[in-house]
Amino acid sequence: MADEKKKDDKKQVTVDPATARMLDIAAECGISTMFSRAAEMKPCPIGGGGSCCKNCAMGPCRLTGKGAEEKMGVCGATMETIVARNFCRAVAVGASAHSDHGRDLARTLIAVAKGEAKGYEVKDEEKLRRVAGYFGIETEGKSANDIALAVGQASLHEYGKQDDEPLAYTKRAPEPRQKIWRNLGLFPRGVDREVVEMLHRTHMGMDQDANNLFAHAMRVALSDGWGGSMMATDISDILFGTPKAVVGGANLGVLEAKQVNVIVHGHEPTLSEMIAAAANDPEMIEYAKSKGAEGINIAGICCTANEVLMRQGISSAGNFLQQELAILTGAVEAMVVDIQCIAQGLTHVAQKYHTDIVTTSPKVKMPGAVHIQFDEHRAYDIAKEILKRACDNFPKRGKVQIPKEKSPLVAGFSHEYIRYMLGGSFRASFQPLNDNIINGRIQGVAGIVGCNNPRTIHDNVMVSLMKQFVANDVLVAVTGCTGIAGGKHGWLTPEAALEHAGDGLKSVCEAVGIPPVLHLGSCVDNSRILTVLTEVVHTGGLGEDISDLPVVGIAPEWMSEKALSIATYCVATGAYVIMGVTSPVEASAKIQKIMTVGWEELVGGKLEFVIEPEDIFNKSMDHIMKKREALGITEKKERVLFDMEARRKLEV
Ligand code: SF4
Ligand code: MSK
Repeated sequence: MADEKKKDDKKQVTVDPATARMLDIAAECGISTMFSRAAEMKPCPIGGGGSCCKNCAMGPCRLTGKGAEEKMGVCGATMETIVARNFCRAVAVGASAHSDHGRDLARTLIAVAKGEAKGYEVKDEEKLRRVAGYFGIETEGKSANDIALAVGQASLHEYGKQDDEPLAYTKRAPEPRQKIWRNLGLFPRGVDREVVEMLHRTHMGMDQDANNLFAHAMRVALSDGWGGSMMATDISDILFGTPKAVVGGANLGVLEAKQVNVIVHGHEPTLSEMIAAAANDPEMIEYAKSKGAEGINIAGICCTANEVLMRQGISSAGNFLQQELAILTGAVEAMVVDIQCIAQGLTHVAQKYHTDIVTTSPKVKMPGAVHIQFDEHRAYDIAKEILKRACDNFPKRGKVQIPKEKSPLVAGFSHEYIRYMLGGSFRASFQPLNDNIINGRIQGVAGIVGCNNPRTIHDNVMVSLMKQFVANDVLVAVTGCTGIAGGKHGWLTPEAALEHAGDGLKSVCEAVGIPPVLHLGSCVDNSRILTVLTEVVHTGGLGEDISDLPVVGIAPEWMSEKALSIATYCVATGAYVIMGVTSPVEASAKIQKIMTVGWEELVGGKLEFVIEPEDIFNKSMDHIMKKREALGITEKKERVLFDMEARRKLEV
């Protein structure tokens, strides 16, 4: 159980009242959660700071104590090498996760094109044709399915290619950025090749030069951001529709007491889209009624939630740390999981309730879960089988305790929709955004992305940063679990701009009718941020490259290795990235210097791990102002600062 101090003061654990309520229930029932286990288990400071190497059986070697930076592992590996290798391996794992997700979507696109995936179709043909253009595929006179087949095959080819040709999508970056990659040899080649090479380079007795390792980490990460993730986003849009503004809700209050609740959790839209469709099938609704329910309610957790929220307006039951808590409501008949961020603790909670945890990917099986394998060739039938199982569980419900909290939100801000929203159908353009950054109504853009982590107060830093940026005329873009946090705390509504934005940002949001915090999608959809930044550069007036823009990327509550890959590809693309909570390179001051001073000189972006929330905000604003100054668009503005009292008043 959580330690006494934390148990008594929920504000030290979460700023979300629904989460606090469910943690009380967990404590009453004696059920452990990620929160309580984190409180019980101190993180290992040696591994946490990156100074433990277990890459061979002469170790594990832990460089600790006085003079640790000068010590060596048994093989002679220095602190610098060990810390860099650990970081690079994490980047490879993160990149492989996003990219493998993209690969499965490419395979689905091929199955759809061949007419083998009943129930799926090309939903956005315009985007399909545009994407075909990136691969140099001729579209004139071809059917959508023929183009889809060629795009699917070209995407798969990006994974396995063995020549030294850069990934096709890297051509979408601004030319000066491509020049940097060309000159430094950073162009990513085949996605799988880059990941495999990183595993090879970090084998015992391989690459021992931190700068050389990091150069490859950038290549690996770029193969994610400008490769696997970007392909995942594009193919999802082609198959399920490119997001446009959509209304939804967020938090555990979206669960329905009188309906069969099915939560889709993980990252893929493929099965969840089918589950959402099948839930409206009259046959399924009748089946639910035959079990005593009024209908079937689908809700999401984590990034599967973001996928179905962005396209269908299906509400999100919560972010990463709320997955176990959703089951504790007693109102979830089935939680259907696909890939990534699925806590093994789920089955431990579920065994105390009537909830089925249903695994669906051959890559993810869990002891205690039911496995119903997804197969795109019979996806609708599988969706119905899962829903029937959930309906069968409805009569087995015990006590139901659904928190009341749910907030309305507007999501669906794909880069295509942002262009449309700024300029309308005929003059879709990023020009109004650039103009308003140049005239100072918008000071800059902050991308706040990523996970929750029970090592910090749940949702707290994300939400407090949103407040401070918005009040200081900084437009905020969110993805992943930060997007859900923004939704839960009321920041994804146009009203939030009217009530809390600085005068400049407020006037823009009011004119365009947008929230001050724009939800761009799931964690693979950070690729949308790369596209937006590229479009801003191409629109003109704000420099020649992404590194010139007054923008900052922040993962304030990160926990996943994917976050390190995202951070690294954003840096290699020219952005300043700040990560909160903890530093995986804490053990080496030399490595920290490379990631800041060294990387900024090399690629114009830098990575810093900053633990104090106030420092994250101040460093971000300083960076935005420095970039504005360099662009010659500085207009001195008093910074709006918040003490705790002021922050509390701002709560929406
Ligand atoms: Fe120790 Fe070197 Fe083996 Fe790492 S690779 S465990 S530092 S001997
Ligand atoms: S789900 S990677 S906890 S954002 Fe994408 Fe959330 Fe982080 Fe998983």
